[in-house]
Amino acid sequence: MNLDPATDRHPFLDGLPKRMLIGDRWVAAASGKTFETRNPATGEVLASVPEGDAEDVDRAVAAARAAFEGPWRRLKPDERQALMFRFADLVDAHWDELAWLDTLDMGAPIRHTRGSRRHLVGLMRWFAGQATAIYGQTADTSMNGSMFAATLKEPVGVVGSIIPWNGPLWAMVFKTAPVLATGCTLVLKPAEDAPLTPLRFAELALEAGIPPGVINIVTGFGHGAGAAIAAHPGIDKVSFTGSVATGQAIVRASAGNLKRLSLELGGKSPHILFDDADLERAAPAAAMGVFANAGQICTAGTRVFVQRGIYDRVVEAMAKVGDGLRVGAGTDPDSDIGPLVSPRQLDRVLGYVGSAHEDGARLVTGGTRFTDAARAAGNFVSPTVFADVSDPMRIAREEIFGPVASVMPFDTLDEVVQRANDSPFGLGAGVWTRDVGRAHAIARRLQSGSVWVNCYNQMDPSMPFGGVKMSGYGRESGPQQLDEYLHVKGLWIQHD
Ligand code: TXE
Repeated sequence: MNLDPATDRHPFLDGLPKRMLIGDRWVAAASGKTFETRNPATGEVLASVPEGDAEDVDRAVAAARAAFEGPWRRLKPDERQALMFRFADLVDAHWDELAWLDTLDMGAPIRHTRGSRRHLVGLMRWFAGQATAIYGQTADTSMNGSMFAATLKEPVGVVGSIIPWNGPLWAMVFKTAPVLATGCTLVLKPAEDAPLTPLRFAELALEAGIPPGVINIVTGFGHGAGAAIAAHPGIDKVSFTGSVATGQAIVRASAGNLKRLSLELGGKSPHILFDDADLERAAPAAAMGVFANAGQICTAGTRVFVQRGIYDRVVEAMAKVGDGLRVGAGTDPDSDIGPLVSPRQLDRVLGYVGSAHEDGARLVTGGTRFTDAARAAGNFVSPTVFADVSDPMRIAREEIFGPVASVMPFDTLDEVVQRANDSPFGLGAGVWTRDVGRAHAIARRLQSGSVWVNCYNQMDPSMPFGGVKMSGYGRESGPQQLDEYLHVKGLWIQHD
């Protein structure tokens, strides 16, 4: 499917439900308010969607509760599983359309949004498999003989999800699959910067036969619908992906009914290259670990630590990769990197570039906004490499969420472990070395939710993903994620 070259408008936009989904109805916000979502490559308005707030969240929670206690609860696990497989098949069949929506709404190149199909549809099918693999245990108690003791796993209930804009399709799959597998129901708020894919995704869920009320979508802003979800007494758990500051606000707001939480927050991930690394692979991986998705990835390996003997070569190689990337509209099939999602994000990234200059880092390449005719209306910045960065500089400590690499030399393993761990975050970490012993040793010492050795940003449905420290808690993907959506009940039956 391609854009209509005459209008440069995607045909899907016209058919899209530009209302939000509560139960089985596509509705306007109770207040009647709407907001616009724009194409970050052109500034063009793509659609107006409802600006939901607390009243709409109330309605969505009521629909989710009714489904949880009604039709959804009555389905057997294999019946839920069959619906999940049908849903996955529909998402697969409509992948191109969903990929276009992501590309238009948040800017990622169409090649990339199309390219995550195998992983994400695979994740939906993997979780469908898990729907019939939820087991409790029996326990040998000290009262053995007179007591039957067992654990039952039960869905936590109504889940609220608040998602970011940097990969709406990813987030929809990650947030819906475990909800459906465990028999929970969902009230989800898309990010205000990219609300379109979630609406179409939810429409496909209905088409697949997922009962109305199981998935509800309330579009709106963080301070309105988002805050209402975090505080709502009828929501049993919140799954959030976004910034640390918002994560902290959600923790506070959730205290009213002590909701369960899983938080996938930001990062400042170290990417460590030892001097025995295969540089042909390591240097491009380090570069793309920062530049992919224009740096708008929570696991971006933005602190690149390079052993001193290979430092200059790696700096040069990373700059070469950055300079060779085609930065353009996501709709252009040749683009490697799209725009940043919003003018706000553009200001933020350029602000960090300014701080790096002030702090005395050495700009090797990039660091500017593209202002040529084709890109001036969009939020495009060039892939940027700063060398001679020191640990206390802001660009080495704070999450930038743009294509900006800080490359720093190191000498010894102990030193790099200490510096890599000297961060409030702990999401991902990359290591390149041919020494297996060193790989094992450092992997155990790095404080992060994932460690990738001789690879970066690998994901698979069978593996957990998440953070430690201020990168959050809870895991997404992998069998561990199911437990985030299940209560364990202890059952005791005295039988003589
Ligand atoms: O995030 P927010 P923003 C980081 C990244 C980025 C920065 C700011 O560094 O530059 O955060 O991005 C909703 N109660 N990440 O401002 O505010 C909001 O509507 C409830 C890392 O976009 O966290 C949106 O749906 N919800 C990250 C979602 O939270 C609230 C992905 C994320 O927005 C709320 C995105 C509130 N009080 C940004 N305030 C990652 N981990 O991948 C806002 N929201």
